[in-house]
Amino acid sequence: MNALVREISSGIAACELTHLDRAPIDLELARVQHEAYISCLESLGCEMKRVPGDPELPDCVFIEDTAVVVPELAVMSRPGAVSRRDERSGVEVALHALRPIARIEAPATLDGGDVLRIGRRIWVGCGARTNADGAARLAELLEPHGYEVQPVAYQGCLHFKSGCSQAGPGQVLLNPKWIDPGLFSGLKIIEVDPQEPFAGNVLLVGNHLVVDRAFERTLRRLDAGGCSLRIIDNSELAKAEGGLTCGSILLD
Ligand code: CIR
Repeated sequence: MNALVREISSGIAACELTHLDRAPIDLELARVQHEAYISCLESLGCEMKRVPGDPELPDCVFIEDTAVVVPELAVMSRPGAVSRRDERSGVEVALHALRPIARIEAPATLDGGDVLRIGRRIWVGCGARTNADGAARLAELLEPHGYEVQPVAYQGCLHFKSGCSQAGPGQVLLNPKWIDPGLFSGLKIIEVDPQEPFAGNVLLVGNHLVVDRAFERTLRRLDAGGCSLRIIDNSELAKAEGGLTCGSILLD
């Protein structure tokens, strides 16, 4: 499996923030933690492709938001935050060699963080960053390839996947205050611990689940559910509202 990652911008202090107050980010520590994340993916069998960072693009490390990639196609997104639109070109250069490219165009907006894919089922959270046009355009591009694309509503968090993510084959981790468990018919649901609302974003790589050590109560639930956990530290990028899926694009 290939995985795309992007260096942390030296300008990350100016990142977009929606639900959190601005707190100082230790850039050096953030880079150490990001390297540990990359090493973790490597140890799980990913071949890493690194996109250079850019001081002018504060949020560029959150590469997930710039594209939705399926085996058949890479769909370049159109981020809802205007400050993030220029992130796409560097990522497109890297994806060009790996997939045919399609695009989300104005007036549609779509952030990759709002798109959850499990097998041939795709949920697109419509909210502050992704609009109904964005979800419709993604459906138009992916349904011919056999995907079922469902636009859904959510509330309370930045991206749809800030509140839910795949936690194993046929298994979803979610915060029921933000995400309706009824969306996931036929799948097993694990709820985050109520004291850890931000714990719903984990990264499934093969049979392993990359998780954030900050959410120890939820980690106990995942452990009890039989997940094989790889625990890392995400304290610095969490201050920029970044979770674990945001830092990479996995190409299976
Ligand atoms: C933003 O607000 O766009 C960034 N500061 C954080 C993006 C995190 N990405 C994600 O949840 N997929």
